[in-house]
Amino acid sequence: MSFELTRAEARRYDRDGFVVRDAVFAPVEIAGLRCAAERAVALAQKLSERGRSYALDGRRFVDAGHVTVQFEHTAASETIRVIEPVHALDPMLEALIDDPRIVEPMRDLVGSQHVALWTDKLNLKRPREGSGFGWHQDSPYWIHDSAHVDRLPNVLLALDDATEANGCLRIVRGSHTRGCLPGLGDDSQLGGFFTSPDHFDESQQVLLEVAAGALVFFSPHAVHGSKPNQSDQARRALVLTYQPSDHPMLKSGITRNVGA
Ligand SMILES: O=C(O)CCC(=O)C(=O)O
Repeated sequence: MSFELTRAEARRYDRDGFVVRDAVFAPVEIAGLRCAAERAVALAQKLSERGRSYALDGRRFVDAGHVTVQFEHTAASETIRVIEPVHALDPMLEALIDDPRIVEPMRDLVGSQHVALWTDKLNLKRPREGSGFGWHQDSPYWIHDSAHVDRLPNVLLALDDATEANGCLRIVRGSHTRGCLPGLGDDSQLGGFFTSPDHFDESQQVLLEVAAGALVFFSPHAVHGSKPNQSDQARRALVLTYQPSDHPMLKSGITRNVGA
């Protein structure tokens, strides 16, 4: 069975900056991956006790080895929001990197038969607590560490049903066509990474209300973000990013070729 992108999917990705595939992972696989994600959270909690803690714009981050753990934004919160990279914290997450359902479309999007992992994240959005992500592109975060920032496509795997209420991913259709866009001109530490609203059309946003098991492939230049989780349902997701083979990963500097 082939999982390569169809021509119609490739055209949609080129036009919109993203493409969705529903029901790629079966419910039983998603149940296993949710358990793997929670094991990774427990491990990250332990690692972060011994890590280097710092704040950016009042938000707490901890670096533990190559892993960065972000905490929720309310004062002294112990709730983890994002773990990056996460794959080394559980064998099931490590195995996902080589899954053909992810890798075959990625070969098309990277434009190379041989691909490697660039980075991967677990975004947690706990019920009533999970914060949103301001409008941003990923490319400005990566431009100083990668010589091929146009070839770093993302794929989000939904671990829970994603709805407007629990803060589904939103992508601005067609916002990926003009490379890195200017950031906010405020004097915050992270403001430069949030895309200036003068440079994209927010009315073109698409709410990706996908069921658990869906994949959303999106461009590193696509402006995207999400609202806080205001529901009683979790909205967990894994986001993996690929690149041409034989290049090191973002944080560890180790090369993780697919199939290696
Ligand atoms: O998980 C989300 O809602 C947004 C994720 C995101 O923007 C990112 O990981 O860059």
